[in-house]
Amino acid sequence: MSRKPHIPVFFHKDQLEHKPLFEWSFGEKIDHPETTRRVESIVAALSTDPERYRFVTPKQIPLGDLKRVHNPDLVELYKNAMKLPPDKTFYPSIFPQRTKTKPNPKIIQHAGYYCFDSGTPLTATTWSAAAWSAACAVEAAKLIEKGASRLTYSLCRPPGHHASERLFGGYCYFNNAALAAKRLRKSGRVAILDIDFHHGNGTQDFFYDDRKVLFISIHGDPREYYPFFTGFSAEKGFGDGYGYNMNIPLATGTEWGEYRKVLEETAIPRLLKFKPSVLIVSAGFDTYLSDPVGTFSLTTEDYRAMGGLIGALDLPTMVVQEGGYEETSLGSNVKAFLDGFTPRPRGGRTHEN
Ligand code: SP5
Ligand code: ZN
Repeated sequence: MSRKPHIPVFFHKDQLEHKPLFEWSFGEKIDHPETTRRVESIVAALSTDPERYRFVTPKQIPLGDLKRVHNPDLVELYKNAMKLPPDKTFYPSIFPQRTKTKPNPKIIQHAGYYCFDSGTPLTATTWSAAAWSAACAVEAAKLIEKGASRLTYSLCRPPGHHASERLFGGYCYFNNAALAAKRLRKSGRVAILDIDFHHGNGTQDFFYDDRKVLFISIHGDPREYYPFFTGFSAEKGFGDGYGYNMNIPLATGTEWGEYRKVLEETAIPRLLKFKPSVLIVSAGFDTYLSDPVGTFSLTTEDYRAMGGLIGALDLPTMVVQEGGYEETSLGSNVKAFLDGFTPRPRGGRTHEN
């Protein structure tokens, strides 16, 4: 029997035009980890199996759709940054308190009003790359919504999970997973599982009081790691959304044994109880053992196993790329994770179309 498996991979080449060269990390100027080589690594790995991974160029998101999810001024700020000289990496220097200010997104020096860290610069190409990155997630959501796919992969870059309605940071400008979730929640119950090494503070913020969107994040302990202020297990949601936010901080050096245990015994049971109609995985691979930013110890084979555990939930699933900075293995890790969703089947349903 001929199988026609294909997993749509959303990507637009203009996402490669965003090239943040450096970041400030507690006063130190360091090479920026969120490089275009990350994308090249993923594209190369998925291209080795063209039967299974089919690259798709997304359609643009209408500006109004972006502005319904993010603050319109944030969107305007990125558009205004297109006027920066091509070689300029702009960092805000002034971070006003939120009261008694009149921010103007047309004034680039006001960028600090919309920003919460010094790792996330604006350049002339930020808008285009970030808007295409968001489009990769929204187009996948449309396919999932239509029931046209049971598994999609959005090669989102720049990443998204640290961006909130009005703030950029953590290398993130638009919250790609949140844009998808906002769309999908209109017709169903959405679970977001965030497996990036860092707490998905932006996504948490979007849905903190929303019981139709369950957010679960497994990440490095915020007492030690970025974003430091959020990601504690006591953050359980607010108002109607109380009980619909779950944070699972783990210790430095966490290996698959411990990670699998929290997935199987804590995250997945909560997810199943929620009875989602769709699942969004915010997939960061900075949990890899030699990642230069994260400090967990997962291996390529562990990602395959994780894909297997998540795939076994048998939910329509969109995988959205977040972090992952070890460029040599990033592609293999992404591919192992996605391959893991569909172990060579002996009949029965799979996530392939
Ligand atoms: C999407 C995502 O993964 N964003 C992560 C943002 C983390 N920014 C803080 C990085 C601090 C870098 N410190 C390097 C330590 C080298 N040992
Ligand atoms: Zn991360």
